[in-house]
Amino acid sequence: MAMTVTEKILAAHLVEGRLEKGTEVGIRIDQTLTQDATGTMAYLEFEATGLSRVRTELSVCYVDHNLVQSDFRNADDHRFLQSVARRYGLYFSPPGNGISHQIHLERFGRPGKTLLGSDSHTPTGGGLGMLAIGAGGLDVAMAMAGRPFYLVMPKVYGVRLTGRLPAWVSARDVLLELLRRLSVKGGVGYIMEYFGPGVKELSVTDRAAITNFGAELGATTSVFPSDGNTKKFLESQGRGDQWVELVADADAVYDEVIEIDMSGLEPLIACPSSPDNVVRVREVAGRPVSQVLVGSCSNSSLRDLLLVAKVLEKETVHPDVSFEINPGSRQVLENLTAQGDMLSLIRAGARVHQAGCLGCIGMGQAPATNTISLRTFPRNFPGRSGTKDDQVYLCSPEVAVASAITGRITDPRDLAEYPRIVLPERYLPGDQRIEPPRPAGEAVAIVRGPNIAPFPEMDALPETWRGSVLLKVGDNITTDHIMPAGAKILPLRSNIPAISEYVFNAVDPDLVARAGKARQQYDGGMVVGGENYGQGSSREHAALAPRYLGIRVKLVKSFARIHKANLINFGILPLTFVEPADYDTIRQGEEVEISGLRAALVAGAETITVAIAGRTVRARLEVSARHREILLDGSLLNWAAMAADAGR
Ligand code: MIC
Ligand code: SF4
Repeated sequence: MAMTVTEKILAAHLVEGRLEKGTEVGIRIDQTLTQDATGTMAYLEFEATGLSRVRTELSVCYVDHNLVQSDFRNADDHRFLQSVARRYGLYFSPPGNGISHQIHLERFGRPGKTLLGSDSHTPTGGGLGMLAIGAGGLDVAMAMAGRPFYLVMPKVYGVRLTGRLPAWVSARDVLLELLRRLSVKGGVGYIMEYFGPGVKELSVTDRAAITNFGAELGATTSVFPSDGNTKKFLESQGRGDQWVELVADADAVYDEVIEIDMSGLEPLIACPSSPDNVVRVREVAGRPVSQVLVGSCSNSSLRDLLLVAKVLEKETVHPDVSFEINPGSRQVLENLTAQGDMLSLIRAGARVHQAGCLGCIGMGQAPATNTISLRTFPRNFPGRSGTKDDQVYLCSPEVAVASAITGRITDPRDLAEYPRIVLPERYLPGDQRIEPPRPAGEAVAIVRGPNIAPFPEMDALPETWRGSVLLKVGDNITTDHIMPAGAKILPLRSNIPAISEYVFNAVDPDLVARAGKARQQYDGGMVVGGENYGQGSSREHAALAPRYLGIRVKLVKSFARIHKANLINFGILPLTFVEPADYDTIRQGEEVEISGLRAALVAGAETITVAIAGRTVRARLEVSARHREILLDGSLLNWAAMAADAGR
């Protein structure tokens, strides 16, 4: 049978189920990655398995998010993570080394392999022809323990690329165009697979910019074939021996196909405050900007920073603009410096930061009030920058640098000449700070600071659950709304009782108090939502912290994939409306009762009756048999412990 790249990788890794769309499959995971903000919890969960070493081919523990050390907490977590990596046989990448996705692409990713990462932008690895999927920390902990990763077999969305990118238009615009056409929920339930004659026009880092940003389509992941360009990239990284060819069969069938003629693209920009709010740069050109940030895991490869440096060789940054560079990795920094291009950036007035996520997750770099911030980042969800009512636009490095020069949103085609970019035949590896795994059996003590709180206990599902509607929200609620990030809250990621105080903080600061009351009066609370609920990041804290507050049911129009999986992992019932119109009838504060719950789950019921203030609302429970067991036991960890006791 003719196969897509997606099907080839899935078939080679299938350990449970059959490759039938819509059914649950279990796949073997070759590699894992974690970053610090999700990693502390993932390793506490891994510790709970009692294993002495990871069971993957390769696992890497990166520190890239919580870099601002305004007190002991982040620094303590960094040391905890280093000791965990040493103890359990992982590679460790310390703070300042760069963003997990960029480094993984450079030093570890391999075509044809599977990668599971506790970060939603893990699909960056798809640029190398690997199946790289983002997941909650607990799923990654299970993969490190050698267990399969389960997912509903996605459909494959073929993106046929033709033509080649014109000057001043780059890979970023390809994905902005897809977001414009498909929206932030257009990829839900799909893996985006790129094919067609245009693929060969894109380098691996261009492809990675696309697969990375593809997370914003809501897709399970995105993947490119592994071809001659992939070989060239791996050779430039001194890893040519790791190349394998992997292309779709000529008559492979895609569930959907969309075509993009790259020659016809022009510079695009996502306006505040959603990545799919895309218009042509020309339509918003002239608006004054106060801040321009180039970097993040989306656009901080050597190619992107070289482009910016070359444009700035004979230019300076506008006096009203704070122009900042967040390099993707130490490798990028080293090569840029060795080629002499760092000087152009510094002379032109750029603020060059250490390699890491920084302002992309509100770890500093908050923009000034009522001003426009232009970023090459993947997300501009409201308030994520750290400034209330922010106006964050997402664009390519080309648009960013042009606007930094003029002080206004600028179509880069209005600049004089498109610079020539030459990438090294052989990169300086920049990996001298990456610690390889320690030999098995070496005694390593885990360093645990006072910020690390024990993992909360979770009770099994009751037969009858009573609660109240704590909150009703609309469509496209992000995990940034549910569990905000930023420099103040991120240091609490390893302390669930403390971080749970901030659940839905910017949406409704009284929610936590109401949840407390609902716990006294009933069993807890329910949240009601619209379409694509829980889009965005993989942070399991957006499930774990609400669960800690007693939120046991979420009833929405539809869920984003990773968040739904996280809800199940922490025993929160993910229900969807059978009749979406029922959404309109529900009011905050109403009483909820679900009876016969355990029996319904055991019987495999797909419809659950929810009594809300005496009315009956029918809800769908679309989960696998394994999920039902997890929900009944109260959490994946409870389920795994019971499975171990039962010798399963
Ligand atoms: C993000 O870009 O939203 C993050 C911060 O990288 C998250 C992970 C987290 O919340 O720690 C993600 O993308 O999964
Ligand atoms: Fe870091 Fe931003 Fe990438 Fe998330 S999207 S991994 S915060 S750079």
